[in-house]
Amino acid sequence: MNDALGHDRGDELLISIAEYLQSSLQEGDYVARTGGDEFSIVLKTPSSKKEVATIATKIISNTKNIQFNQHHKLSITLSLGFALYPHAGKTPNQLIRHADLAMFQAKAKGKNQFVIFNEHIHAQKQRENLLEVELGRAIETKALSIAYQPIVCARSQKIKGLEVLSRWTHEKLGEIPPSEYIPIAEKSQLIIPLTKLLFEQIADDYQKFNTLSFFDDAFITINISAKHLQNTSFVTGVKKLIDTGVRAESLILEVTESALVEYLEVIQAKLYDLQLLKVRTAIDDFGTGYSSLQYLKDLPVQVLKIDQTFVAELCQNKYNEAIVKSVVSLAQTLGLKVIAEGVETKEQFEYLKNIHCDMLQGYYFARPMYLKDCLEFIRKYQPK
Ligand code: G
Ligand code: G
Ligand code: MN
Repeated sequence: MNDALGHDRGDELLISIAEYLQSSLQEGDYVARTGGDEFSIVLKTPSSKKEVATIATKIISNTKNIQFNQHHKLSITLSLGFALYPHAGKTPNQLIRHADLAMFQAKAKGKNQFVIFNEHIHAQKQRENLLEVELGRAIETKALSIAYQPIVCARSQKIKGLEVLSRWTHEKLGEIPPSEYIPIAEKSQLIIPLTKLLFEQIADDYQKFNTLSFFDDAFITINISAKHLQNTSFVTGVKKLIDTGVRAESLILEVTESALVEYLEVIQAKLYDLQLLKVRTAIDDFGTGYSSLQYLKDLPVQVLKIDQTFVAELCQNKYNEAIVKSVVSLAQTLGLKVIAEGVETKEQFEYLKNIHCDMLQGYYFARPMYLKDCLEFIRKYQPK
């Protein structure tokens, strides 16, 4: 609105909405503007959901009564979230937060909807819908960011690479883990614009890392959704990334093992396309899926990432030790590089170094870091 018609008109509209809301309420209720396009209402009387529903329906169905001196035809829609005292919270802050959550859920349901906060009903489904809508918005406004986690050479402990990990901190919902939003992105096709944004950010950051000549002999590894890999846009996107100046030789793409079973043939074809571009590929979380050794024969992969669950109990569990040792020796025989993930202790580090695992990644060396911190980390880094 501000962009299309100017701020004065935007202000007029906000005033009209405030007046409209006031006229919809009763003595003793309050309306306040609490954000750019957000209003908060305190209803004094209603105690039942039924009463709230009546008020909400009235507010929503009369939006055409919003008096606004306009030459342009505007359709105004509202999303309402309610939190009822005391069920939805006992303090004003709690109530506001829960009303906010309910409002986001209302938004996710579509236009002109209302939601009354309730912890139990469809909580999961609603959160998913909510995250889908919010993720779309986050991608549009480029609100996703990247954390980079260093990967070091086991022998020299020099930094050999960085894993790209998508990060999303929502202004109201807080930090949302990729394990929650990536599956939603995959289901909703948002994975396509998400990856596009990710690649754009990587292209920018790549140049910044290169001011330290970092990629002369280091790689960047990116998690890829197997579902997206099948889409024709994927390889084109990688080509574009290379066109921005990212060397194909410094790229590794990770596909999780569990995804391979389902889509083996298509993925195989795509991995060969990537190989033609000179981009390397890795199997992520190796050992957790079906671990068919057939994959290693059929797929053009160059790197195996040993899942952190095996590393976690390395020095206490002989089965894990046996698995890790055999993966390392198998990889050596086949000429593949191995990265062990989730290295947290000195003992794990020593153990993996002794069995000649190539590369290590984990909190013992470095946590995932945002660009600025990661650049600083690389600049100051001293091998342990
Ligand atoms: O980043 P951790 O910090 O929580 O990552 C959790 C999971 O999310 C990992 O399995 C990782 O592979 C996956 N992941 C992180 N970033 C991305 C991404 O950009 N794309 C895809 N497809 N998966 C990602
Ligand atoms: O599935 P994938 O391997 O891409 O997941 C990488 C995940 O592992 C990220 O969530 C990252 O934050 C996490 N991670 C990285 N190093 C460690 C570690 O040393 N310990 C634990 N517990 N998690 C780690
Ligand atoms: Mn990974």
